[in-house]
Amino acid sequence: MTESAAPPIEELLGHPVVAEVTANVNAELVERRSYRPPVCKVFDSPYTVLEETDEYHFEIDAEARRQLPKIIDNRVQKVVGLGETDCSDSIKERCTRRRSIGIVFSGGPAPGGHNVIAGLYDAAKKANPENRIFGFILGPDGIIENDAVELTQERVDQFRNLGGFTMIKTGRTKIDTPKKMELSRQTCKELGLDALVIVGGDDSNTNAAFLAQELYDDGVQVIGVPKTIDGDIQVRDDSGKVLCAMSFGFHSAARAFAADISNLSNDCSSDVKYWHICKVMGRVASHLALEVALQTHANMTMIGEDMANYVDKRRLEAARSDGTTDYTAYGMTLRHMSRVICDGILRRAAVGKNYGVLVLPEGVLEFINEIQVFIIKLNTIIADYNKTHDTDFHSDFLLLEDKLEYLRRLARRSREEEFLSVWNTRDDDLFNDIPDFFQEGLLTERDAHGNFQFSQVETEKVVMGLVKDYLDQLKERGQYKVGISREYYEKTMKKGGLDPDRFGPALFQKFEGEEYLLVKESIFSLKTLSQEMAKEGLIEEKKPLPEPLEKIFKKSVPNFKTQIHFYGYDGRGSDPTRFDCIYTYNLGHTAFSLVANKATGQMAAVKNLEHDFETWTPIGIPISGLMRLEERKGRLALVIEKSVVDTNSTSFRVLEALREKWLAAAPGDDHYRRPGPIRFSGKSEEERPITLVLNALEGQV
Ligand code: FBP
Repeated sequence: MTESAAPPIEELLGHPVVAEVTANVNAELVERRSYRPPVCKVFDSPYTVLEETDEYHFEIDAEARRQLPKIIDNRVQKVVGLGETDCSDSIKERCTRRRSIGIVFSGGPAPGGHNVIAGLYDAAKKANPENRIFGFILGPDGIIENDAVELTQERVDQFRNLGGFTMIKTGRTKIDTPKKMELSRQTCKELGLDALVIVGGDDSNTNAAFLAQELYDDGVQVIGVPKTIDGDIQVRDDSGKVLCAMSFGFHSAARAFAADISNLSNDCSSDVKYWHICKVMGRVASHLALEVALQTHANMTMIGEDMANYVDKRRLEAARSDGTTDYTAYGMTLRHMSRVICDGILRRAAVGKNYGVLVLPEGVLEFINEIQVFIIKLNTIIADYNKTHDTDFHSDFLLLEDKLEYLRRLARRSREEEFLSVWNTRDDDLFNDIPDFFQEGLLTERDAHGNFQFSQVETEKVVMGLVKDYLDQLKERGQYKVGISREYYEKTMKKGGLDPDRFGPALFQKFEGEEYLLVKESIFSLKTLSQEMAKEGLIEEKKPLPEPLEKIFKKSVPNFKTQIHFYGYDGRGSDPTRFDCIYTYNLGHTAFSLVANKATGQMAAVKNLEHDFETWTPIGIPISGLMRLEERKGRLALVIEKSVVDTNSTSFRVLEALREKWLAAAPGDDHYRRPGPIRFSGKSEEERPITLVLNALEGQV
């Protein structure tokens, strides 16, 4: 098109087609925003009350009793609906009294957060149109600094069923000092808040319990909401009864990751040249990796919790025969893990599949013996340093080299002064053997809650570095080969005028009856190929190799190529699945019912998530009952215990049983599953996480 023929840009932008296709609002967005998730039956009632139940029991930690006396005797509460006629005036007054409620997001985003707000807002406005909801900006900092906005219908409607925490943003600050507590109290007073709803992970719900204790006498109720894509908030009572099967956001994130990873399976099984290495978020827990495996049938999925249970039986036996016990046989080492991965790669290559998909949880290294030891030791050293010097290790030693020098000094002291130190020369030597980037990762500052920041560690680089090294060794030894299909071999040989049956036994490890043929270990170069063929009298010495032989040999030489992917932030920002839309909208309603009925120190939850929607039951769970003492930043702290993958669960056992099938180290097709994208309407999206569906079978099969 010539310049003179082009319409003026204003005219172009004003064209209805251009305006439509470049608008921020598209049909999908309109549909999402207009969707109204169904609510549990109780919320159709004009009023709700709470029914306390003794059906569930939690072992109370003595320290929790000491630190949280005002909320320690909370019990599980069931939200019950009441009609106009069966409701007393005092209940009516309690439910409809004018209230101001603050809500805050805490920690990483998780799909569905906006619907918690929408649920709370709708329930509050239905109870009393004069109720006010304030959103704190940028997480707990918004509470400390009194940075809040009153949420309007328009603002809430703009974000219904949409991903992200964009409406009010989020942050990771912990309200953990008397000063921050005091400022938070002041904010609640200034805004005239009756209640505060904290939407966060295990640490933020822990923080909610402490705030509930602290603000109890001020009459400010605090309610937690279980958010995190990691899926590590799952609540069972002491007898194993499930109260909260999953935190919100998990399903959407897993589905988002799975959709992408499934696309990678299509890619690698098409151009058959890459192993796609997919690290998925989830901190120390491997729930997301497990769900992604069930969704996609990736060829290999490492589950950290499974590795912790690993026992090297050969080592144990060898020691037993000497009359000793080899304690190092328990748990997996980094080296061993890389061997397990190599084994899968080798076996697939042997049937011509030098490609595949490997899923690695981001926190997998936490379960590896030597890394676990480093993490614990470094936590202790840093905490001791901070305590002794009343300062911050990471600010005092900004550069990696400075940190390493401090560790070196510790090791030297332990040797020269012969005192028992957490860090000795052996630790220092081992630590110096690992690559810089990994040292840096292990020395990364803990987050505000004392968590190791797994997302900052290049786990995949560490693991794949070892895998590559070992594969190189195996290649040199002639043990890593790409299997040649018999059909291809015969066709190629015949086309070149050679008798496949004459050459086969000399060329391959096993020739008879095999569908895939593996070139002999002793043949690892064109030179060794010539030598072997000449030795068997199949070609004349020093004569050029026949072309078909050379072609087949070259095809058998593996080239291990990887593409690395990190799935995390994308899934956290994904739009919620229908499951998460409905779940979170009901969590918002539950939070309001808890507030309206004077609860505090409770976590809003929905029981029976693993079953049909008709059975979903909104409840309040006593947060204090979930708390245990755990090491954080080298010190014991009272926190909600993270739930990790239970290797006895049905979901894990199913994965375990299907691992071999999904590795597909046999001739024939792979067994990839195509979960498809998150579709808001239509039938393609399953109702709930597969992990939940499988775990719900517990006790039934
Ligand atoms: P939450 O525990 O706050 O829900 O965050 C989960 C998570 O996405 C982890 O999976 C991940 O390790 C971490 O956040 C990353 O944190 P950051 O946003 O600070 O990089």
